[in-house]
Amino acid sequence: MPKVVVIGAGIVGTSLADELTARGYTDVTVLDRGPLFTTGGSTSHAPGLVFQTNPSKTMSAFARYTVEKFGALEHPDGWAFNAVGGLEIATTPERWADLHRKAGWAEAWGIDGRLLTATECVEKHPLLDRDSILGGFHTPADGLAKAVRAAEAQARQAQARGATFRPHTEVLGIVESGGRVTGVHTNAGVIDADIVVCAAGFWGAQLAKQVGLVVPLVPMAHQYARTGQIGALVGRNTELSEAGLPILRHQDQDLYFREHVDRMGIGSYSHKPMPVDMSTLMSDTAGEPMPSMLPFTEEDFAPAWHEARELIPALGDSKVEEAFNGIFSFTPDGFSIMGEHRELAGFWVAEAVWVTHSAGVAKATAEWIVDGTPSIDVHECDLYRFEDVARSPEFIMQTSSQAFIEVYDIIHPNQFRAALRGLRTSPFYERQKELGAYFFEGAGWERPAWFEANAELAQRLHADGLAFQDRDDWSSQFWSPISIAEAHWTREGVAMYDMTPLTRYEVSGAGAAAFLQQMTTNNVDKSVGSVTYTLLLDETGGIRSDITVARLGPNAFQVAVNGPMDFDWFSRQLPDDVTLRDITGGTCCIGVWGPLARDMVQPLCPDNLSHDAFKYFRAKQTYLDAIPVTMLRVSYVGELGWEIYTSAEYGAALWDLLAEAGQPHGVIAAGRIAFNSLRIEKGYRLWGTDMTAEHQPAAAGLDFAVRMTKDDFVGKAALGDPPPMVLRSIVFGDPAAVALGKEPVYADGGCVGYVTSAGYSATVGRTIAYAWLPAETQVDDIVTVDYRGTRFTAVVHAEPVVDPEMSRIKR
Ligand code: FAD
Ligand code: THG
Repeated sequence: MPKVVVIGAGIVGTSLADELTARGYTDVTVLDRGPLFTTGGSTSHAPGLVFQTNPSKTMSAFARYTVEKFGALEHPDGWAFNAVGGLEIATTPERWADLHRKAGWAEAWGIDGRLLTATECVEKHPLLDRDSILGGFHTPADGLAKAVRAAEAQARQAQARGATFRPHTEVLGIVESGGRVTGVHTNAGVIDADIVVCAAGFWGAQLAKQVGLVVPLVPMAHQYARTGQIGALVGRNTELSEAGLPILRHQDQDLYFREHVDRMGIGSYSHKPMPVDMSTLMSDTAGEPMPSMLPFTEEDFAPAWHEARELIPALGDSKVEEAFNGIFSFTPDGFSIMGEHRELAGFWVAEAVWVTHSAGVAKATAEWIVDGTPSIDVHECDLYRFEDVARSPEFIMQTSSQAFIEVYDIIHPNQFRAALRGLRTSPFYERQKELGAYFFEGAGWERPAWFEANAELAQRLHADGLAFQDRDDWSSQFWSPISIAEAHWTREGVAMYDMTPLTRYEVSGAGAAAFLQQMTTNNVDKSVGSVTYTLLLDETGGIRSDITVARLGPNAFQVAVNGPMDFDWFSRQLPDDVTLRDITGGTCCIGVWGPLARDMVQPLCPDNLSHDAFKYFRAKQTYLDAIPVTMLRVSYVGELGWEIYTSAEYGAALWDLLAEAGQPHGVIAAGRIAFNSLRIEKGYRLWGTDMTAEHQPAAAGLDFAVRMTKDDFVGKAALGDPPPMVLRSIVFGDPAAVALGKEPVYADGGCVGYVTSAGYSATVGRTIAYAWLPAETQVDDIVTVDYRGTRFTAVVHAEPVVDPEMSRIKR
């Protein structure tokens, strides 16, 4: 049995010890530099509000597990979880509309919740000022975690199974040998270990740095204050229960509230981000204040205190009595950080975890360590999800500070970062700006969403009868009707798409074919010039990615993937006779697609581009005019044409060449919104959104990419059982209906599934969406989708909705 050392006895470390020992890993030692179990870390003073509902299905599942687990914990001093319920109130129309969206997430992720009128809110929470609020969202199972008690209770369970907890034991360094951890250096000497899990809270980044690992978190101060006695609370709660009113969020003012018997606790995110310089922290953990508590800065709290009294007038006769600036971790995208160090086997991290998600994160980490794969999809929290640029200290600081500012903001699903823009641009960037590109940001890249230069085309098409349905205020943000014209023109004429941000690797060497064959579900060991669409599965048969593999030589492949986690997955299993290289940055790509694509490109090319000479899903290394290119006859938008790759220095020349050659054919540059709607029409999935490691190929409708007759491949043995849920295409009835993703789907009166992605289809004049639905769902079944409180009817459609005969592509 492996020897496990867990660094940190906060809520994460203790929960992890419990989960590991429950799975038979009983040789667990948990070390903490502080005393047990009030260690001095963030857990020691967390007020413990647990609101389960989150836009992320995974984070919501983590929270649900925490509620379930803590609710069953036993501690001699009393409860570890008090399900007082959660109430989020709206004081602005925007928030009120957004609470409808939140209610949709709760429904979709299986959390009981209900929207309340202002009067009902006051019934739940009589201290609220009725006139301040428009309504609220109530979740009865939310509540308070007594974090230190929950930590201790979990530690006791772990101890009963053999775990050891050592206070006042500080890890000073990690011991390693031959690419594996072998132990930790502590102030009490070396402790041997086969597995070390860093659950050191906001200290974790420093520790990980010692072993060459970037854990992108920023310790940030956050204000928490307790008032003196509140008359209106006197007699409501016992010392034991502490609270009876729902935990409360007033997100319009960045505030939250809970009762402490007859006092009120108020947390505020309304102040400026206050990143903490770790070198200034106290090292002593024993006394008060703790190293994770900084002195209260009263001036930062003044506006919060004012707003708190507006919402809860009963606070007016009280004062702030105890307050501090507490420290906990923020990350660039708000998600936790989990996984194993790639270069140092056995070194794991479980960092930037709220109390809310702690038990869920611990369970998934324990499964990952013991079984090799977590039972739920954790890609949003994966240690290796970050692009290189996102690991720079500057990026981490700026984006984590932004995450603090936005923690309670209403975030549109297409809203993109404002800071640190322009970091990754394709060679076509200047041309795109000239065409009035509206840029979205993704993975650090500037990506045109649509081009203002196509406004005239849009007007012309509209005059000719193309429908441009008006959108509501919410869905028309980060959107333009021009995208409808761009999509239409891709189906009718020809368009150029910047595909440079599509992550691609060169996989080469004597063992390349065998390696890719082992890693993927489809047969990729085909002739030079072949292109194969295939899947990467984990050991449980879950989809880790969908990729294309182009064979450019006997031992050379170009593999186009979904992002950094694919590099990580390949790297971990890379044999010595294979070289893996990310070539995204040094190359670029233009997708030229549409019925006129061949007319436009053939005159530039010395090779025959006819349907028979250059078949669908084939690759060719050739020239366009004088420019060396690799062409793939692949089209994520489902049209005739090619992905045309070249190295970066030819990029601008390639763009100009194609733009000029396309002029007689009316070529346009088209953006991501058109691209997305076209791929949805065509039935193509987007990994991470439509399907994840939670799903096997059959469920996601991707069985066609799995060759069960092939020799062994990763995940093959786990494929089998018929899925309970399947991914289906639905088409809305009302042309004005929209969905943006994560909406609940209803049938027979109950919620049966959820939308993943959606786009307005210029081809059918309706929004088309993907949704996870029960396996027995039939074509033509009617479902209802709740879009921010509005119900839209949709019909389950056969796939793909557009061009099932493939006649548009294969011509
Ligand atoms: P910690 O509790 O900090 O535990 C890490 C442990 O590692 C510490 O005990 C530390 O002593 C130990 N350690 C560090 N370095 C070493 C070393 N080198 N050797 C040995 N031991 C080491 N979350 C919610 O869900 N709901 C809330 O309402 C909430 N409110 C909060 C309010 C405030 C004011 C603050 C500050 C945080 C709040 N949080 C809340 C966040 C929550 O407290 C933290 O995210 C959570 O407690 C982190 O738990 P942890 O186990 O990762 O870290
Ligand atoms: N282009 C390339 N690689 C990619 C993508 C891409 N890799 C990542 C991601 N996008 C993968 N997604 C898809 C999804 C569908 C298709 C291609 C990439 C596709 N599917 C054909 C179909 O289903 O009809 C496959 C047919 C077949 O297997 O023969 O084209 O955009 N280079």
